[in-house]
Amino acid sequence: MKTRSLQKRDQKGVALLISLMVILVLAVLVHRFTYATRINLVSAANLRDLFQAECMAISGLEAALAVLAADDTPEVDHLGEPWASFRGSPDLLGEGAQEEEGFLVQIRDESSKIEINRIVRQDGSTTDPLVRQQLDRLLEIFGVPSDMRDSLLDCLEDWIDRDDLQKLNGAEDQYYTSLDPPYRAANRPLRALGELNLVKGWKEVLDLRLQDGSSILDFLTIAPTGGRINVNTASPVVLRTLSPEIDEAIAEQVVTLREEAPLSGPQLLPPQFKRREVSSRLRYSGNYFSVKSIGVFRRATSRAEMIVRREQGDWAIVARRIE
Ligand SMILES: [Ca+2]
Ligand SMILES: [Ca+2]
Repeated sequence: MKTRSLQKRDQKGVALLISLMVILVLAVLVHRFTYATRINLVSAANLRDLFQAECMAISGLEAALAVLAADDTPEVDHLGEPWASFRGSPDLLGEGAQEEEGFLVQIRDESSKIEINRIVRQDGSTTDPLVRQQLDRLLEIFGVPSDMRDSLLDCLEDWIDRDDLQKLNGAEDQYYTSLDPPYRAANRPLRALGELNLVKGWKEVLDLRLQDGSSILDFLTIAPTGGRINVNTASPVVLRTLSPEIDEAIAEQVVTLREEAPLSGPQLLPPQFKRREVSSRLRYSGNYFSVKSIGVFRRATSRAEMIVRREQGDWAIVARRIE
């Protein structure tokens, strides 16, 4: 009898142990399941916010296009026009804002910058000396010494020109293929300004900053503007690159002049702008504009950019990128 009761107690103990183990395993499984579900829910919410932010960024581009379309003075484009001060919906964002969704936009006239690819003429081999001088002066404003400027511009020309003939201080495939990792010279116009990082010597100068924080890239464009500078929108730095005779004071004089009334011809400009080599490279409106848009939705952000071209009163999207 005694042995039987002991056996019974042992069986009960084993059953209890098994039950406990089953409960433990179930608890672990339930916990894992809840954890995975929670992660999935968070990822879905993040994805939704990111998608909404992307939609906001695209809305920013659309809004910018509408603002540009409303510009009814294609013969003159200046910084006092609505497109130049359009910022999107910054009042919806930032500190103390009620909403957490909106877009920040910046529209720029690409004719306010130097068209870097024009250093090599369209024949793909000869130098445009005026554009080269302009880029040389831009590098000089950034404090780059003369011999280094010469080498940077030779390398830039070699990178863009079709041939594989190395200029005196330039670099072609022979140099680039010796690098680790090796690559080849593009031998065509730059497709993005970021490509400059690949051109011998340029990576270092792109880190240079002026007192206001601007970098060399802020004054360059790859948009095929035709190489003429819009005197109504160009920064004093770009105006100074047009001629060695145009110093800081003369550039500022033009800024004051255009603030009084937008310029539509060279008549009111200082004499340094009336010399043929300068006046032939001026314009008073823009043909290509760039738009940068940042979409925000809760904590997610998304960036979008586009370049648009003015075509007989209408606008065509030339390039668009969404990150
Ligand atoms: Ca206009
Ligand atoms: Ca080349």
